Amino acid sequence: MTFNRKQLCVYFIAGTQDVKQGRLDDILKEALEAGITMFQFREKGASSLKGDEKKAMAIRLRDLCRQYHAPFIVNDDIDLAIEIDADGIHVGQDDAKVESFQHLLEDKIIGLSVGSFAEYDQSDLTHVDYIGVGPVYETSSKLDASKPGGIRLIRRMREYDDTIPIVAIGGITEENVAPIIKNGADGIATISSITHSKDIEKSVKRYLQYFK
Ligand code: TZP
Ligand code: MG
Repeated sequence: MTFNRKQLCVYFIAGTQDVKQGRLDDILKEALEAGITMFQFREKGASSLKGDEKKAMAIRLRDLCRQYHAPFIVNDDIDLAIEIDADGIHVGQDDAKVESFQHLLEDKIIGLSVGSFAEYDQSDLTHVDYIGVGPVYETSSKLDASKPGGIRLIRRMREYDDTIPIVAIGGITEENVAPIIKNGADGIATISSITHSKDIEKSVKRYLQYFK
């Protein structure tokens, strides 16, 4: 699947560890039905699925995304992304370097987390399709998250690189999304505002309104 920055608009990220009620499959289906533009399977932490269970879940979620023509991205696990023919991979600064695996994932979407100018400067962005910038606000979905950079982080990153597709992440809700987009992000990535939503359809549709 070829990358288009519009796919970043409402980027849902989740793993089984983010789901306290219901099933991840059902939550993703509702989110896709409501119009999320991309999905990342981020299975992390002590309670997360491993091995064959993780793969089986990934295949189910991939198939759901295919039904709705939404890109299915795997977080960090390059072997899994290749094995199940995911649409792309997302890596952090401490994961495998993009240069080391990009030849294995040609024509796939590659995302990289960039939390500061120092991280931007040390990253080779030649094969990177988009950067995930954050945390913008406080988050409880990532244990080792660094200090929130606020809107200023987004604005300054956009000034620093005026063309790279940027998806903002961290503590984003329907209430604080407007200034993020106004300051140059192409989209928002969110975990808890969808996995914990009482009305996923409404949450996703409210996000989508900002991109009309
Ligand atoms: N990277 C930076 S913040 C974050 C990740 C994966 C967690 C975002 O989760 P939430 O619930 O949308 O704050
Ligand atoms: Mg990582």
